[in-house]
Amino acid sequence: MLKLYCAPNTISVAVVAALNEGVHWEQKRIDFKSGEQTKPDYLALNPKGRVPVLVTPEGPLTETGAILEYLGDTALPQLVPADPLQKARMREVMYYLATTMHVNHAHKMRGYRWADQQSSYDDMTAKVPETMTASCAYLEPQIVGPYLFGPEPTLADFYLYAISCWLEGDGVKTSDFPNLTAWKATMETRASVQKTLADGFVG
Ligand SMILES: N[C@@H](CCC(=O)N[C@@H](CS)C(=O)NCC(=O)O)C(=O)O
Repeated sequence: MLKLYCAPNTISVAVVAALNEGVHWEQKRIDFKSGEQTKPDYLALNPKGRVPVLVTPEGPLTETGAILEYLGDTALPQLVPADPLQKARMREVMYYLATTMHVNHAHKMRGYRWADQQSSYDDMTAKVPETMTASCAYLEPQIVGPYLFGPEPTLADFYLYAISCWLEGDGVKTSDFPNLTAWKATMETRASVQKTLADGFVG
């Protein structure tokens, strides 16, 4: 059975919600409060010290986008558009989330990855509402509705869902983004997302 190493309120929520679309899986929650992700046992599994890790029959796999694509290629093909350009559009959003929007968010609490001075951390934290708002402004006109690309969700919807749960905490005025707000409400009608919420992965 697939096993996911995950933690609430992290990007691993994207994989949790996607797995809940119909995959038989088991979870191992990593305790960030005690820094479990930095301990030797966990580093042996993922030397990057991050979640998520999906343990496949062939071994562990890291990186949210890679894990989602693996699930799309194996258990959840319904979340991957058949058309090559549409599939590339899905990936376009996923790469953006991985390389830009998630990184924007990380500047709030994880400034020590890039700097050493408290004043630098404070500066990075202060910038987060602006950068996350800019990311929302970029995504807003691309949301076709009711899902990102139309009537059915793709892997990118699940990726964005995890990040969308950070927005208010990151100082984004979400009411300025009606498409994003309606899209999130649609995601939360799905049984997979409802299960994710009921299992305490958000909040
Ligand atoms: N590029 C990785 C980033 C994973 C990542 O940064 N996860 C965060 C939680 S959102 C984490 O595990 N942080 C633990 C830490 O920084 O100690 C991915 O997309 O999977």
